[in-house]
Amino acid sequence: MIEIFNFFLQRDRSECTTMTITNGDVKSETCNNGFSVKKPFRIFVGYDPREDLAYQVCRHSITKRSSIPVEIIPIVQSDLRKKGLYWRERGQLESTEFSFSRFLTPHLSDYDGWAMFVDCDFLYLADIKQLTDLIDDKYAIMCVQHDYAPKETTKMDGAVQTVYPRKNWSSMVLYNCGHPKNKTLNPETVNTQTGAFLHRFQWLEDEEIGSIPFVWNFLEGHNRVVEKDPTTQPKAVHYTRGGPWFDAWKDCEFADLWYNEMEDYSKENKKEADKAN
Ligand SMILES: [Mn+2]
Repeated sequence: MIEIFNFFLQRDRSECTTMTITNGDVKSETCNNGFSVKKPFRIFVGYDPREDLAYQVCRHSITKRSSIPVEIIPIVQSDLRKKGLYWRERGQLESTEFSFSRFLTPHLSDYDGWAMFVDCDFLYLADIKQLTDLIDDKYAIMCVQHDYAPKETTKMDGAVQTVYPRKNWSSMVLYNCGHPKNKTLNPETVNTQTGAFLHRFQWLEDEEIGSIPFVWNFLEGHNRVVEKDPTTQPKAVHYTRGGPWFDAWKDCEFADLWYNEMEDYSKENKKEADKAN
């Protein structure tokens, strides 16, 4: 099965310079042989080779439910290194390959318009349009402002869990890429600044950070659904401790939803492959 996923990854890569995947009829500018139509909403997803399936399922969960055109762009560290946009050495506290590269989102969007970054360990259960409807141009970024101290000392496949203020805020961020303050996030800053500076958004004042309801970054194992309260129903589950694609987390909360999505993705993928043959 993994080979099929890789096949699609390769195919996407060769067709588009930025390896973009769009849904619906609207094509992205990079993939459309030169002429441009309405710009889709850009979503950068953190990519880690150890979690390829998580990325595929996350991407599928977004595009399947989206009523607006979206462009999904994986943030692949090796590609960024080749392009000279990423050169920092990997630190011991980095649990994924996109720990720091995520902050290149405004740069990769040419400091123009709004774009989203999200970890690959998310499962979307709602239309992304509902999220973009919350966008307010007065903010430089918007995110779920968790008040959170994890109990675990390790995460995923044994990587060390660290505790710091604004923990998990950077895992899903709407970036106002054209906001002057976000010019700070140039490749030089992203490659040299500390984890604290970047993950705690220290290039911004508190009032420049907009708030999004927690259900858009619903932390598995931490946030709770309150019975008969629809405002607590997750719109995006974040398997922050590790998701069902890891053996140790195959029975975690909301695992069934992830398996359903994976099956749906596999079926869709097979249909596409059959069509191609
Ligand atoms: Mn995560």
